[in-house]
Amino acid sequence: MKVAVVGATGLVGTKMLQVLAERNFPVSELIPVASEKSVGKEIEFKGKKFKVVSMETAIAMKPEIAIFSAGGSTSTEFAPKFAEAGTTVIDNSSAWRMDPTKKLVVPEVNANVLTKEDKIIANPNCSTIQMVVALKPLHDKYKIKRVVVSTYQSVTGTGVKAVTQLMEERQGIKDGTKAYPYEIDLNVIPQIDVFLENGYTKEEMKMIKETNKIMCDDSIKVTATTVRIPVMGGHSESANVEFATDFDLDEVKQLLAKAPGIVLVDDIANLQYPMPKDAHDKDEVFVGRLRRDESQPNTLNMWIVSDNLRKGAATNAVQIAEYLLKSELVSAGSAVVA
Ligand code: 11C
Repeated sequence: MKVAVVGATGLVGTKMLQVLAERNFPVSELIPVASEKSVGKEIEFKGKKFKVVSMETAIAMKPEIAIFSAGGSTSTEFAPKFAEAGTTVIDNSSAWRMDPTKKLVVPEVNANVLTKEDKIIANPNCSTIQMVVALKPLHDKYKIKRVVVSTYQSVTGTGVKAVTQLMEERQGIKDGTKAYPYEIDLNVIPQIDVFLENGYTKEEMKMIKETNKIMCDDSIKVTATTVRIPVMGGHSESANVEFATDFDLDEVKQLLAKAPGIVLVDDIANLQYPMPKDAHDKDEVFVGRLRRDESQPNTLNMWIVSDNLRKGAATNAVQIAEYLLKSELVSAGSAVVA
């Protein structure tokens, strides 16, 4: 496969390259794409050096797959151009997620919706991905009525600037880099992305709308509060999940333990529960603190942790590419004949 990585020099783009290499995705030729100022720079992939090229050059090279992580406006402009050239685009921005003509995919949940005709495939928001992976096996068994989720999100979700802000504050640097309107070290900011007219943030609305689309079920009610915390390893979520039918807690544990992409870490006697420092650089979604909500029937409390740059972005995108390949929805040379 000829694979283009658009936004190859960013935090997520770098992770995409790392995950493609680690998972041994069959890349015959890597095409790193970045902004004009990075064109000509070299990027190392599996011990070889590849020159960063411009968007136009990459489109003309007709890669079979292009993984985009370069922001919404770049995706809006360039994903259709790659698609017209026959390339299948997997896009990590929010540009196409809620477009009814585009699929929004988490392979463990809904890879079956993909067809050969899907030329732009949307990769969901990180906090949504880890939640739906954990919800899916339970929804299949007990049918979810409502989810109340609160998040504890890593600064890596914002990007390099936010990581720099946290580190500078930690070193006592005053008036340094500012990615947030407030200090993040020794603080908690109950705002992720911009506020919308309904008083929710864009991140909160992503968790609500994307969940319904990925789970293919608009009857699931979701409400979210998304919060930034001074952590780097991954996002954590507290989810209160109400089902249509009652459940058995041991069965819940068994369902989660055998579900794809989930690691159950739930042994309170030995103080074992998921934490971002343990999820860091791992591909799985870690679930624990499972307990019955004693305040109302058929309701479960759970704690969900995952590395937002891996399963929340790069790993999920590469897993979509793997599925396309395995299911023969994309094959070597498919862009050239388009
Ligand atoms: C955050 N979830 O943690 C965001 C980052 O729609 O892909 C990812 C934004 C997105 O800040």
